[in-house]
Amino acid sequence: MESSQLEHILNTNYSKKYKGSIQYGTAGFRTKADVLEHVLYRMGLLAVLRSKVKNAAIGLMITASHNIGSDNGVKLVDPAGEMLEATWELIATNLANVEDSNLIFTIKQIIEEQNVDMSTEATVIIGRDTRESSPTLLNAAIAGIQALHGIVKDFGIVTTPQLHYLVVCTNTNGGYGEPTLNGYYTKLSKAFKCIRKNKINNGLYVGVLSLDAANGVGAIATKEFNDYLAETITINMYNDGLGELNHMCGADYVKVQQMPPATVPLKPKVRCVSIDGDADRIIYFYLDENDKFHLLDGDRIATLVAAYFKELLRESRLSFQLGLIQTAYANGGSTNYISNVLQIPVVCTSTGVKHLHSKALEFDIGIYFEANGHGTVLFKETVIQTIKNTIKDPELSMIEKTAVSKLLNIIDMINQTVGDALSDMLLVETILHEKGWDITNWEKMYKDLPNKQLKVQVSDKNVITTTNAGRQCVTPKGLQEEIDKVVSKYEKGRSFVRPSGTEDIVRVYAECENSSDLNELIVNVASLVY
Ligand code: 16G
Ligand code: ZN
Repeated sequence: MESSQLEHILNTNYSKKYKGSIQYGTAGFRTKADVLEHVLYRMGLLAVLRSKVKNAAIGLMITASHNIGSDNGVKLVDPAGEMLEATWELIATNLANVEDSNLIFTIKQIIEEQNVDMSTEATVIIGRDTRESSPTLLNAAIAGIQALHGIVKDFGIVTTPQLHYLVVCTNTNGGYGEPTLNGYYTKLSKAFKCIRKNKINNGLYVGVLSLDAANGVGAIATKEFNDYLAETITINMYNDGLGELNHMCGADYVKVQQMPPATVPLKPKVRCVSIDGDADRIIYFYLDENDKFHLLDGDRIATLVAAYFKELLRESRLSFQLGLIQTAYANGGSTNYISNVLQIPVVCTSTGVKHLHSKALEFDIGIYFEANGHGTVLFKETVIQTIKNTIKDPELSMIEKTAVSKLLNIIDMINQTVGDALSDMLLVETILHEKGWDITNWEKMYKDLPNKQLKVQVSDKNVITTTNAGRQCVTPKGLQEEIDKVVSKYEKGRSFVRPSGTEDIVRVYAECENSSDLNELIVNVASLVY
């Protein structure tokens, strides 16, 4: 391709004014919204090239998840709903940072190096969250897509997991579900209702919960979803979009601060959930009779789900290999419970969904959750086929048949494309309902070790590099030995430091047996980082 054929892509409306450099990180580009316009334009261009290479639709989501309202971001979604392939993350970073004078050359280079056939049709599926800056950034992305003659399918305001769902449905010609929001709500709610059979309460389980929507896009989705779920569960929503996005609310706030969101009225033992700004994370919490806050995070959801699957497999007499994927942030209490009580293999990967997702694919049924509430369950295609065939077996006993049919519904209820707060919520509610459990029964499955996180501001976070899934420092030299020395003084002590992939800080995590030791442990470790 000649450079002259690309001259029209230089659009002065989207010239690069920002002088700093910006990186495609764990969750795409994410920073102050006002420096992102040229990045969105260029990601529009790149999405078209990626779509041509894969000969499939690519997703483009405009969101900064749990970040403050003035931030924004963009991430590309590959055809099967996964995060953008790592080599293209580097291409994206380079493309976002080149000067305008090098833009044509860089695009030409990508076309040549990636063997892009420019005659292939390209489709980009776009979604955005509720941020004020999102429409402007959307226009920039559309301009980029159209500059390279890509087809735009704009789904407007959607949650991140809905966008992933729409990409997969489009690329499987509806095989995964109908590629519309109605298709999404119908698929999930139908499966939920099928298991629940209109019985709202069961034993100690009461079908009412409070939902903190972080004043984000999840509020819109929850309102829409409610019409499909009516009469099977009552969701009382707070932080429904009128207040400030992610401000003193949402899953990240509740998890990190270990306190309830500011504006949710709390009654003892009422199940509450917090989702994040783009509705791909969920955590549960409640207050007890003494107003003590109890958090049931991603680890708790993972263990509940894993135990449930184990039960269903036993009852259905199907033997599949179950695996659970966590990160270094998983509470030691949960890891111990999964390995020793449930006896399910546990794997620890680096932080970031793409790492957990790819590891989960190695199991017949791979359950992955980050402690922060991001996770889902993946089923191998062969597993789904076996389950579908088994249900037709006339020899099945009643118990077997019930379990197999539940498995089939559960598969439909789970958004396998990515962690999805609303889908995960239905899954948890289904399990609690079936067991007749209230939230305290769930919490009693195992004991969390007291734990804490701190952020440390440093001049260059990249001085710290890690190995062993982020659990050990490689550099600066000697730091790990110092951390080990501190940690060894505390019973069941564990602590690690790692540079954040989304903020310019270093994160410190610590846990130990005695809550009275926790502050001292984490402060001592943090002081080694300054
Ligand atoms: C991003 C990741 C999330 C991870 C978090 C870690 C995705 C879609 N999201 O939000 O999985 O837990 O980053 O942030 O991958 P940190 O590197 O700042 O600790
Ligand atoms: Zn999110």
